[in-house]
Parts: sequence; C-alpha cells; structure tokens
Amino acid sequence: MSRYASALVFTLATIAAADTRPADVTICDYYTNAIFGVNNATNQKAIVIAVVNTAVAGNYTHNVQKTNIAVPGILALNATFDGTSVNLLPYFDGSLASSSIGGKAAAVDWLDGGGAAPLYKSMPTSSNGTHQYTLMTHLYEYFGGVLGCSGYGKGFPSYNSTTSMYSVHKYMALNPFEVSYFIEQVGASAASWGVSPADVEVVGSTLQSLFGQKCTANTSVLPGSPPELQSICIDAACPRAPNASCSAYDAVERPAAGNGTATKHPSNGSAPSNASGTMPPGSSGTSKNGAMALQPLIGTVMSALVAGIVLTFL
Ligand code: HEM
Ligand SMILES: *[C@@H]1O[C@H](CO)[C@@H](O)[C@H](O)[C@H]1NC(C)=O
Ligand SMILES: *[C@@H]1O[C@H](CO)[C@@H](O)[C@H](O)[C@H]1NC(C)=O
Ligand SMILES: *[C@@H]1O[C@H](CO)[C@@H](O)[C@H](O)[C@H]1NC(C)=O
Ligand SMILES: *[C@@H]1O[C@H](CO)[C@@H](O)[C@H](O)[C@H]1NC(C)=O
Ligand SMILES: *[C@@H]1O[C@H](CO)[C@@H](O)[C@H](O)[C@H]1NC(C)=O
Ligand SMILES: *[C@@H]1O[C@H](CO)[C@@H](O)[C@H](O)[C@H]1NC(C)=O
Ligand SMILES: *[C@@H]1O[C@H](CO)[C@@H](O)[C@H](O)[C@H]1NC(C)=O
Ligand SMILES: *[C@@H]1O[C@H](CO)[C@@H](O)[C@H](O)[C@H]1NC(C)=O
Ligand SMILES: *[C@@H]1O[C@H](CO)[C@@H](O)[C@H](O)[C@H]1NC(C)=O
Ligand SMILES: CC(=O)N[C@H]1CO[C@H](CO)[C@@H](O)[C@@H]1O
Repeated sequence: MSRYASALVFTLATIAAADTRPADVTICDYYTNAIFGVNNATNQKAIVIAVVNTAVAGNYTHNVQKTNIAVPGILALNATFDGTSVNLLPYFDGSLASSSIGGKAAAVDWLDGGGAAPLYKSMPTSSNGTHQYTLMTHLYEYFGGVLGCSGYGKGFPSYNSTTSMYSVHKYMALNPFEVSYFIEQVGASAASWGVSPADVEVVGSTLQSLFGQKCTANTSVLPGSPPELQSICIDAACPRAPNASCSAYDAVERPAAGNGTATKHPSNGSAPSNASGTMPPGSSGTSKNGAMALQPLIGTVMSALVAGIVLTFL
C-alpha cells in the first residue's frame, strides 16, 4: 500500500502547487495526473469509469461522504430539472421502444447486467455478453474521447460503435429537460470526484453545445470520426443550434411503450433513490477545494485496482 500512500502525497503537493488546469492540458489528463501522479491509459480509464458510473447510477456512498456532493444519477426516479419531472429509466430498462436497432425503434433492456449494483463496484456489468456490458463500455470509450484522454486509441480503448449521436438517440425524441438532467448528472459526478467548478462548467457547456441543441450541423466529435449529425435534444422545445441544419433531421414521435418485448429485470435495473433537481454543484460554485475533494477517488479507485476489478472492460 505504500505506493498508494506516496501517490496521495504527490497528488496533494501537485494540487497545492498548481490549483488550476493549464489551457493546453485536457480535463482527462489533468485530473488523472493530479490524482495518480502518473498520467497513463490505465489511470485515465479508472477515472472515466468512476465519473461515468457515478453519473449513471448515482453517488457511491463513501464518495459523497467525503465531498458532500450528492449525485442522484441518470437512472434516478422522481428526478426534476428546472421544476419539470424527468424519468430517464424507461429509456434504459426496455419500457420504451426507444432504441435504434437496424434503423428501427425497438425496446432493449440496457440494464440486464445487474443494473446499478456492479457500477457501484467500478464494473460495467455483472455479466459479460449483456446489453449493459455493451452500453457501459461504449460510454467509457466515448467519454474518454470527449474528455480528451491522451491514451485514447493508445491503451485507452477507442469507441467503435455508431458515431452519430443523433442516430443512437433518435427514437428517444428527448426534450431539453431530459438532456439537461443527463448533462447535469455528468457534471455533478465529475464535481463529486473533485473536478473544479470551472472544469465542470467546461464539460457541461461542451456537452450542451454538441448534443443539447436541435438541428446541429454535421460535426465530428471523436478524434478521427466523420462529421455527422449529433443532436440528442431533438424535441421542438430544444434550443436551436446557431448553424442549424434542421432539414437533415427526421421528425420523430415520442417513443411508444415497449409492449413487453424486451428482456426486463426490474429488480436489478431500478434506481437507488429519489432525485433532487438542483443545478450541478460545480456550476453553482459549492464544491470543495480540489485537494480535499480528490481524496476519495484515490481511496476508491485504488482499492478497486487492488481488487483487480476496475479494468474488466478491456
Ligand atoms: C448528452 C450527452 C450524451 C452522450 C454523449 C451520450 C452518449 C451515448 C453513447 C456513446 C451511447 C452508446 C451508443 C452505442 O453503443 O452505439 C449511448 C447510448 C444510450 N444513451 Fe446516450 N448519451 C447522451 C445523452 C443521453 C440522454 C439524455 C439519454 C436519455 C434517455 C440517453 C440514453 C441512452 C440510451 C438509452 C442508450 C442505449 C441505446 C443504444 O445504445 O442504442 N443518452 N449514449
Ligand atoms: C500506469 O501507472 C500506474 C501507476 O500509477 C501503474 O500501476 C500502471 O501499470 C501504469 N500503466 C501503464 C499502462 O503503464
Ligand atoms: C412490439 O414492439 C416491437 C418493437 O419494439 C414491434 O416490433 C412488435 O411488432 C410489437 N409487438 C406488438 C404485438 O405490438
Ligand atoms: C436481474 O434480476 C433478474 C430478476 O430479478 C434476475 O433473474 C437476473 O438474473 C438478474 N440479472 C443479473 C445480471 O444479476
Ligand atoms: C468494439 O469494442 C468492444 C469493446 O471494447 C469490443 O468488445 C469489440 O470487439 C469491438 N468491435 C470491433 C469491431 O472492434
Ligand atoms: C455550418 O454548417 C455547414 C454544414 O451544414 C458547414 O459546411 C459550415 O462550415 C458550418 N459553418 C460554421 C460557421 O460552423
Ligand atoms: C452530413 O454528412 C453526411 C455524410 O456523413 C452527408 O451525407 C450529408 O449530406 C451531410 N449533411 C449535411 C446537412 O451537411
Ligand atoms: C421519494 O419522494 C416521495 C415524494 O416525491 C416520497 O413520498 C418518498 O418517501 C421518497 N422516497 C425516499 C426513499 O426518499
Ligand atoms: C417516486 O414518487 C412517488 C410519488 O410521487 C413515490 O410513490 C415513489 O415511492 C417515489 N419513488 C422513489 C424511488 O422514491
Ligand atoms: C468479462 O470479460 C472481461 C474481459 O472483457 C474479463 O476480464 C472478465 O473476467 C469477464 N468476466 C466474467 C464474469 O466472465
Ligand atoms: C443514489 C444515491 O446513493 N444517493 C445518495 C447520495 O448521497 C446522499 C447524501 O448522503 C444520499 O441522500 C443519497 O441517497
């Protein structure tokens, strides 16, 4: 364990010396270095898994105990955004025919690998070969690219699925409250692991401008991917992108019920708790200073690495 103790000391020294991220260092690389002292693909993966799993399932109890930032999670029941109810679970658990399979709307249970439980153990799923394994590993890969991990494609596995986020999310016909809630949870998760308010703001506004507006023109998001349609917010109420290409998008109805065709596992796909619909702590400036907030990640990720469970998605 002494290796980890010295990483902690190094981390605190690094953060004390340089409290803000230099403009030429990506968010992924900066926090990987700050937390582990070594910025390599292995450590980048550990951080991206922690942030994505927390955003999806809600805060790990020990995490929130240290940072005091609660993350209800994308799957939370009774969530709200700006006073409007948001319930994203039915898009994930097969209740709605909202996934695009072979270009058609279909109901798929994306939580068939144990739901939130394995996420709390820093794993993508409790069983390989599940839809959940596919979804979670793809999210790690995609967010590793979006957050600028320098190991992306070089030790950090690159995303190899559909690169048009419009195509993936089209049949969900998502509205601004749903998309903003999702983005808020990503920001709150990052804040709960010690990402600074300024960097949470960068992540949130990047996601909003890429995916949170309707009619976004062809855009390449990941390194090496072609320019394609990326709007995830496509409902009429979504803000219109400045360089709008509305005719490129199909009009899509809100999804129909899944009519029981998906394999459903409600007991392990259900959300852990009620949600409180507040703005991300980072953007309201309430998160703790970096050094304090980074401590829980060191403990959590390190114990997961010791147990050998973090990197099961490779
Ligand atoms: C705002 C930023 C978002 C990003 C960057 C994002 C990214 C992704 C990615 C990379 C995948 C995997 C696609 C694949 O495997 O081919 C995915 C799947 C999925 N996303 Fe999102 N997403 C976002 C917002 C949302 C929102 C707001 C919802 C609301 C319900 C949502 C629901 C889903 C579901 C249900 C899937 C599984 C469907 C499938 O893979 O076909 N996502 N997302
Ligand atoms: C990355 O650094 C960690 C130490 O923080 C080390 O355990 C791991 O083996 C390194 N990974 C690679 C791919 O070099
Ligand atoms: C159920 O929904 C699927 C699409 O998810 C559709 O292909 C199928 O025809 C529907 N079945 C019935 C009985 O409506
Ligand atoms: C999820 O729950 C269902 C029903 O409760 C169970 O049959 C299934 O084995 C569980 N799946 C996993 C991966 O734990
Ligand atoms: C895509 O990535 C997944 C997960 O890393 C992997 O299981 C799959 O084999 C890859 N597929 C291709 C075509 O490379
Ligand atoms: C606007 O979008 C079009 C594609 O529809 C693209 O060719 C053009 O470069 C974009 N302009 C700006 C300023 O982004
Ligand atoms: C977007 O790119 C696709 C190819 O990926 C092309 O077929 C389509 O015409 C482009 N649409 C616009 C509006 O630029
Ligand atoms: C969730 O919120 C509802 C009211 O919206 C309340 O009745 C219920 O007790 C809450 N559940 C938990 C676990 O806090
Ligand atoms: C959600 O709210 C309803 C009442 O609006 C309540 O009955 C239910 O228990 C809540 N669910 C959770 C998980 O808190
Ligand atoms: C799942 O696959 C990973 C490699 O992708 C492997 O390391 C792990 O042992 C597998 N888990 C199970 C339960 O088969
Ligand atoms: C999903 C989850 O576990 N939420 C918890 C996050 O932390 C707060 C504060 O401790 C709890 O109230 C939530 O239940």
